[in-house]
Amino acid sequence: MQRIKEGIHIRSMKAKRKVEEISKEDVQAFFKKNAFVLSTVGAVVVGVILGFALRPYKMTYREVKYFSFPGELLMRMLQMLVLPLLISSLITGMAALDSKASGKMGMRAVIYYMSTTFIAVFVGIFIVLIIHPGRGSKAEFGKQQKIEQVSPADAFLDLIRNMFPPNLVKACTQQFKTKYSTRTVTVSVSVATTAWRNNNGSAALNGTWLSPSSNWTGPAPNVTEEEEEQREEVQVERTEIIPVPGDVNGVNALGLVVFSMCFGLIIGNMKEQGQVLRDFFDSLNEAIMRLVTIIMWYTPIGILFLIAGKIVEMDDLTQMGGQLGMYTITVIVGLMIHALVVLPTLYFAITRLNPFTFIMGLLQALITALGTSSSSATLPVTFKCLEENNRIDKRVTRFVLPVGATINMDGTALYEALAAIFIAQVNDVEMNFGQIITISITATAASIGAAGIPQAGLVTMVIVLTSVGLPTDDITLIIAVDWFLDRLRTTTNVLGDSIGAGIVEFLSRHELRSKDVEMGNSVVEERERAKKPYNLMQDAHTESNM
Ligand code: 7O9
Repeated sequence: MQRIKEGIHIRSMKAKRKVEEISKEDVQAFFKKNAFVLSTVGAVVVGVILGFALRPYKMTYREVKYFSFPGELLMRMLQMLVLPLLISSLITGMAALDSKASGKMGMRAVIYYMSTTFIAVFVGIFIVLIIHPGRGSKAEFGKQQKIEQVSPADAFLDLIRNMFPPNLVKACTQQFKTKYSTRTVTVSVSVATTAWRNNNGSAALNGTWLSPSSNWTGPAPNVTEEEEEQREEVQVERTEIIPVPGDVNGVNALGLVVFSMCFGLIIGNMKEQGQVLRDFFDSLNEAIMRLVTIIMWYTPIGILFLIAGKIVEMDDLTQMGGQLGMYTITVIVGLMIHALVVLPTLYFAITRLNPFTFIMGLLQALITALGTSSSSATLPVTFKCLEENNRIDKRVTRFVLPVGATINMDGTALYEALAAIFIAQVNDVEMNFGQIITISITATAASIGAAGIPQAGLVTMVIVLTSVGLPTDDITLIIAVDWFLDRLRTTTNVLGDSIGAGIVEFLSRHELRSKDVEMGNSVVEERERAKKPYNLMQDAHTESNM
């Protein structure tokens, strides 16, 4: 006891001394080091205040668009970097490791993605069942619109097709999407005029048995009582809907990811012959990352205007119905639990490091996700934060982050499952256990496949609802708050990808170290240099020499 007390005493003395030691220079150094993060946080605060201050002026649509122009520029600049960054980082990431090491790392990443997505879905379902925001009436919602129907089978095939783009240049701008057309076909049907009765005594097809092909001769299955007397061949014209190939605008991320990974793996195994390509993509990656550094100076301004513009633009909050308000709160609670409890706990359980220090290093990326509501546009900033603030090995980030941005969307999975059950609650439909399991499977699959499914946002939601027979038009009930919840989902998605990178790095540390030894100590040296305290002069010197 005495010893513990002494320990506490010594520790508190040390803490006191530390407080005394914080000088003006320390504070200055702190501000200097965190200038970016502080100005980005400041931008969010100013953006929110400015947005609400400008609301009473009732700007026209045109004025709002002009006002958010600086924000639009940020989006464009970030998106400009995504394509070369995605390709160069995946190729170099795969090439830096042999197939065994990258296979192991890939396994870990995939297990992490699957399990966190599943946990997210579980959290979403749990929260929506507890809070129960839907009260079985649609009266308070606005007018409903029709939602385009999609065939889950075609969406799934599109996903697979998009994994193998026939034209790589086109894959940078377009995705394959099945469209529908009609055609008239003449089919011959055999019509039986006598009613059949089967074992149960129920008449087959209202007393008329239609057999689409004429090669059917025997009696209907289970016929016991009456036999058919006459049949006739009739030619019928029928219009049927047929799938036709089509394209929609949007980066085919899945196709590029698949190609870049295979390509990287190949040039990684090509010994000296692959050196030119490895150097090329390495250098490309480095160049893009330097561009990211420059563009990051602009993020605070861009984010300020993105957020202010959105607040000016949004509908009146007071009009939001009680159920929709409760739904919004439910989603926020669900996402918060996943982002601030589940993921940090997982990180701590595996690495034994403080998850919140890790998250603080990511702040800039998380705010960018909040501002842009796109995890792909945030990718450049995520790279920067993880590599520079959290010191995650480049071989891990280059490989894990692009794949994560494409297939790991915890927030989206949580949201889709939660939304489906909310819609069931609004319609006063009780979901049974089987249906809840179906929702969790389809929501997980939808979040994994989203990047491969053209115009995913709505389509995946339609698929989840169709799988349990819920009315798809009810998606329009929640569209009013989607822009807002999308931002929170995106932030959760980015956090999930980043924590994944941290965990995968920790689990792969042995392979990474043995690879360091194998490659000589050049990589080790680079890592050691990175770990040194930030020295502006030294870095400026080395960089100008590079
Ligand atoms: C959210 F790898 C990249 F960076 F190049 C990349 C490019 C495009 C990765 C993904 C994509 C992509 O198309 N993603 C995508 C994501 C497509 C459709 C829907 C979604 C889901 O988006 C999230 C959501 O709505 O919940 C969220 N906005 O994380 O960006």
